Amino acid sequence: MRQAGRYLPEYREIRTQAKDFLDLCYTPDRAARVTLQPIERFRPDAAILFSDILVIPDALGQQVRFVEGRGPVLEPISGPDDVTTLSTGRVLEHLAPVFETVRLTRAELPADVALIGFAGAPWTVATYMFEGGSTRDFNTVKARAIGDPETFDRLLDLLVDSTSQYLKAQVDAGAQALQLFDTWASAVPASLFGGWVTEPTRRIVEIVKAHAPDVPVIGFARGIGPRIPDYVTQTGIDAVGLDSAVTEKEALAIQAHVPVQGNLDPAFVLAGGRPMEDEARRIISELSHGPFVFNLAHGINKDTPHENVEQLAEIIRSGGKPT
Ligand code: 1CP
Repeated sequence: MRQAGRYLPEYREIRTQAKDFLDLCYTPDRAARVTLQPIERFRPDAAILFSDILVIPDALGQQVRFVEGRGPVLEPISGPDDVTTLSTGRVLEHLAPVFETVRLTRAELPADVALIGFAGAPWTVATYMFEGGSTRDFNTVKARAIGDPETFDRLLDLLVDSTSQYLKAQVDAGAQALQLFDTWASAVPASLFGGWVTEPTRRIVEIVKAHAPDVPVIGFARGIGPRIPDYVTQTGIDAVGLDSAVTEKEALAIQAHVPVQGNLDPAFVLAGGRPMEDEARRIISELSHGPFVFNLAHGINKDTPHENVEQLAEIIRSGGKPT
């Protein structure tokens, strides 16, 4: 999940030097420094590339901005013509600074710290492209996708193509594992889940695996609960990220098939203290008998005291045992 960000004073410092958020993503020396900041402070076992899932719409030619205090703002797709103007032809050229960030970061990281590359899964990226930004109800994207499935399928095809190119190039630049974020998967009706979530993800996994068979792909489809086992088998992902609604029983059943990653709710890290300690220890004792990567269940909250993250890192390093 997000390791970098506004909860770190050194991130806020570098952020003020950049013109805007996308400028930070596209300035390799700064983006590499931001990627390394949490590694230097907390010494986790892996770093996640600093970029964003919305660089793909930007690379396809849609207008994307990040507005202070408001989040992402895109020129929304309003019909078939808007999809026609998008092009996958210059994706790699446009995203070259991200690949340079991967190279710089890999060169700086200690050999035993893995570098995770990532992208948004097609459905989640499409929500921003149709809604023009964040949404609570997903009504616009869902109604348009249902009303004009040909156009929506064309967009999903563009996203599968561009995202696969993007991930393969991250591997070529030095990423050692990849994560696909389907943050808004829970908004998809069950009858459309295969077409909007599983199948586009499966195609990306297939293309990336043909290029880099040994690079593990982690899937994270947030909020899908009982559909996780099908999501795992039907997409071909190697490991799965769990959100904090997943129970111990569900997690253990999934872990019998693939490694799991998760699932401390970021609110425990925001609160800190004994409740955070107890919850982290509970998760470790329940899940560390099988293949397991301790992680947060979602991105870290910007008001989180970094002292809490430091304390959490200590608990994990000590194997979750009481000190
Ligand atoms: O300046 C800032 O601090 C802006 C906050 C921020 C950050 C730190 C945004 C804006 N993006 C990022 C980086 C980011 N985003 C990373 C890099 C790793 C790291 O920071 O350590 C990653 C993996 C993401 C992924 C991402 N971006 C997701 C999927 C994961 C998740 O959190 O669910 C999503 C949905 C986004 C979109 C996005 N980026 C930023 C905002 C405000 C949003 C919108 C979120 C929403 O709609 O609720």
